[in-house]
Amino acid sequence: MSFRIDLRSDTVTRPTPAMRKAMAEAEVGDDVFGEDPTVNRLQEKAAELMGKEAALFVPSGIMANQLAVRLLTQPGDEVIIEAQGHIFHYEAGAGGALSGVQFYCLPGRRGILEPDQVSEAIRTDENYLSSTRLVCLENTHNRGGGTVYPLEKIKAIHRIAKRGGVAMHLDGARIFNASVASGIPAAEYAKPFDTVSFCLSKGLGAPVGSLICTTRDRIPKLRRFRRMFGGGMRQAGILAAAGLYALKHNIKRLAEDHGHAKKLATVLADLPGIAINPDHVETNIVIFDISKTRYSPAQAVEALKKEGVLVVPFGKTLLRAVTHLDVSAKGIKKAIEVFRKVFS
Ligand code: TLP
Repeated sequence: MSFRIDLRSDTVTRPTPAMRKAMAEAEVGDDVFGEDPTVNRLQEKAAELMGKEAALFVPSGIMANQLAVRLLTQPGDEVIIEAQGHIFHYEAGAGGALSGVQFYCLPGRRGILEPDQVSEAIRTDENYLSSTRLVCLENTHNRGGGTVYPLEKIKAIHRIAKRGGVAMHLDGARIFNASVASGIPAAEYAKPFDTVSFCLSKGLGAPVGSLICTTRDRIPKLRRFRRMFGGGMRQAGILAAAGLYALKHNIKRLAEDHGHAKKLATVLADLPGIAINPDHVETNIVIFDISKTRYSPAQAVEALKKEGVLVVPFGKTLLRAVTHLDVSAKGIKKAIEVFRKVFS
């Protein structure tokens, strides 16, 4: 069989036989009635890992984020976010469409905001100004290049938000990548936030699902909004079983993905025309500039694809490669040879 490695995203992982077995054997019930025991177990586990009182299982990371926006704002409110943040950039305008909010986008450094920027952006409640009600941060930051949010900055932003009566949501789609890379428990990162979402279907290797974690009293409202958004699932225990399996077996191993990403970045940095600082590759996302090569991003994607390596264009001059559970040490070695061949 010819060589093929999929580095387009960590969303492409497929459930292993052991995970499928756990799914096949899952005890299920109707989760809209709150009666799926496996979903209930997953929600308890997620809440525990995030140090929150409760959690709700939802179909996607976008739904988890948008439920948080709906929960913590009213139409007309303003949400502060880094300009490359997923909630603003990649969610098909959902904040405006589903919650009637507007975004105030601040430019970050590799996705990270300075507390002073947030402080300056919070608007006071004058009746002629829009009202800042929510700050959304992303950890790790996807378009920033898998950047780990420094905890001290999160805490400083939280102090500012609290003073202004502004809520905080964490898009923690890849919070366990941040935790494994920094050694800081996910619950420490989650502490300052009113709501935290995380994905099972990225580096953790489950096929579907995300969780939103918060206080117990907010869950009934979240369940109502989840229904409104069409996200109430029935015998979802089959999916939750994959999630429980992922949380048990696939967190620690994220370090391997980080190692592979660093290795790839280090080689790319030495290839002619490619710009990347390997020191900036903190987790499993490798974003690199190819503007000084002979390729446009679309051409480079094609040239790599012909050799069996799949990546995505990530802007006018950038490509993104993401390492994950289905990328072996042998696979990344082979992929590196392909990058060398295509770009030398
Ligand atoms: N990210 C996807 C694309 O949408 C870009 C990817 O391939 O990286 N938050 C963050 C930080 C994400 O990176 C993503 C997915 C989501 C939320 C949304 O998760 P899903 O796809 O489950 O809705």
